[in-house]
Amino acid sequence: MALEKLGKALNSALRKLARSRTVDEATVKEVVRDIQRALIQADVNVKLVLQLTKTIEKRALEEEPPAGVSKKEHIIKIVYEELTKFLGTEAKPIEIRERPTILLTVGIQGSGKTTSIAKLARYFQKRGYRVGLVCSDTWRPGAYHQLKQLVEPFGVEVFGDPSEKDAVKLAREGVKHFKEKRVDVIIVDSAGRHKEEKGLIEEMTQISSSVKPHEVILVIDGTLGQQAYNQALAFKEATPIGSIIVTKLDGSAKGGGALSAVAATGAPIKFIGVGERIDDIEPFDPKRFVSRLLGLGDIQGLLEKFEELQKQQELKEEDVEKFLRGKFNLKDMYTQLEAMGKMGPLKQILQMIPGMGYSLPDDMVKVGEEKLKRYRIIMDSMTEEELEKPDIISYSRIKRIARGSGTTTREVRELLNQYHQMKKMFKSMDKRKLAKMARKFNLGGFGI
Ligand SMILES: Nc1nc2c(ncn2[C@@H]2O[C@H](COP(=O)(O)OP(=O)(O)OP(=O)(O)O)[C@@H](O)[C@H]2O)c(=O)[nH]1
Ligand SMILES: [Mg+2]
Repeated sequence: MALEKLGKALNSALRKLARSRTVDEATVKEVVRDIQRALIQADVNVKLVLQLTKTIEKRALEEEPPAGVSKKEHIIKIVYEELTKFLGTEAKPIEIRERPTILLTVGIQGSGKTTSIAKLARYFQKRGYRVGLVCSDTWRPGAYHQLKQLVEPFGVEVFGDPSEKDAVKLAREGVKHFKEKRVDVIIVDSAGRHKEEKGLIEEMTQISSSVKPHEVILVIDGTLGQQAYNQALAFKEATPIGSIIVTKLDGSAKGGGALSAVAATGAPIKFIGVGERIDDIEPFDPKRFVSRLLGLGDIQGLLEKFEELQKQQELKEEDVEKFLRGKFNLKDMYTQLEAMGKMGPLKQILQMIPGMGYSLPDDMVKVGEEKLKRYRIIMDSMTEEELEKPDIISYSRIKRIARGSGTTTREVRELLNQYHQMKKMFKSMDKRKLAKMARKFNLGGFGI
C-alpha cells in the first residue's frame, strides 16, 4: 500500500480522537499536532503542513457539527476534506478521446518511466484498448529489450531499433508505424539521460514537436519527497498538456512529500506507481486515496450520513404541516420518530423557534433505536388501511397484529398510545402561535 507509514500515523491520530471522552480545544490541538508530525515525517513541506493544519484547527474549533453528527465525526470529516483538497480534490483520468491518442512520457534518470509505460500499456489493454509502445530511448543500454520484456507476456507490441541513434527520428517512425496499425493508444518512452529538469524539458520539447502528443506525462520518483516540487513546476510551466505519474509510493517514507509538492504546483497527478509489478499502478483519485490513507473503512459511510442528513434537513413543508394540524397517521409518525434522533424537520422546526413554548416532551419524541425497531415490526403486520387510519384498530385487530408480528398486545397498544398522545398534543397547541409559526416557515395554505 502507498504511504503506509503516513497512513498509520494519521490513522492513529484520528483513533486517539475517537477514543477521547470529550472533544475540547485541547483535544483538537493535540490531533492537529499529531497530524503535523505525521506529515512532516513524510517529508511534506513545513510551510504547507502549517497552512493545512491551521485550516483544520480553525474549522474544527469554529464550525458547529450539523445536527445528528458528533463533534468527533465532524472533525474526521474536516481532516478528510482538507487532506483531499491538499492533494488536488478531483480525479483526472487520462482520456482516450482521439484514435490514436499519443502519450509521451518524460522523466529524469531512473524515475520509473519504462516501468510505468509497461504498466500503462497493460492498464489500457485491460480496458479494451489496443496499445502500441515506442522506445525512443537511445541512451540507456538495453532500453528496447527492457520494455519488450515487460510487456511481451501480454502481447503488446514495442517499436524500436537499438542501433538507431536519433531519438526524435525513432519516436516519429514509431508513431507512424502504430498509426498505420490503427492502435488506440500510442505511448512513447523517452530517454532519461538527464539528471535535472532543464535538460529534460529541452528533450521533451524536441520530441513533442515531432510526435505531437495529446498529453505529455512526467514521471516523478516519489522517493524525492518535497524536492519533486521544482521538477513538477518547471514541467507544468513548459507544457500545457502535462500530467504526472508519481512512482515508488510503496515503501517510500517521503512519498507524502512528493505527492503534496506536485499537487501544490497545480499539475494534475493522474496515476501513482505502487510497486514493481506490472499491475502496481493506480489511477490517482485524491478522495479515494485519502480515505484509504486514513484507514477509515467507514469514512464512506460517514460521508453518506452527512449527505443523508442534508437531505433530511430540507424542510418538508407538507410533513410539518400535517403534524402541526394534528393530521398524521401511524406511518407519518414513524417517519418522524425515526428522524427525531437525526433532527428531522419537525424537531428542527420546534427547536428553531425560540420562545414558542413548545418543546416536545423528551420521552415522547425520543424513542430509542430498539423500540423503533419493535414499532417497525409491529407496523409491518398492519394493513395499509390500519396504518393510514389507526382509529379503526380494534382490540381484535390488536390481537391479530401482535400475533402476526410476534410481539405482545401490550406493545401494540403502547405504539398506538404514543400515536394518540402525540396527536392530542399537537391538536392542543395554541392555534395563534401555530399560525405565527406557519407564516414564519411559509407554510402556505395553513388556514388557521
Ligand atoms: N518499488 C517500486 N519500484 C519502482 C516503481 N516504478 C519503478 N520502479 C523501479 O525503479 C527502477 C527504475 O525504473 P525504470 O522504469 O527503468 O526507470 P526509467 O525512468 O525508465 O529509467 P531510465 O530509462 O534509465 O531513465 C526499476 O528498478 C523499477 O523496478 C514503483 O512504483 N515502485
Ligand atoms: Mg527507461
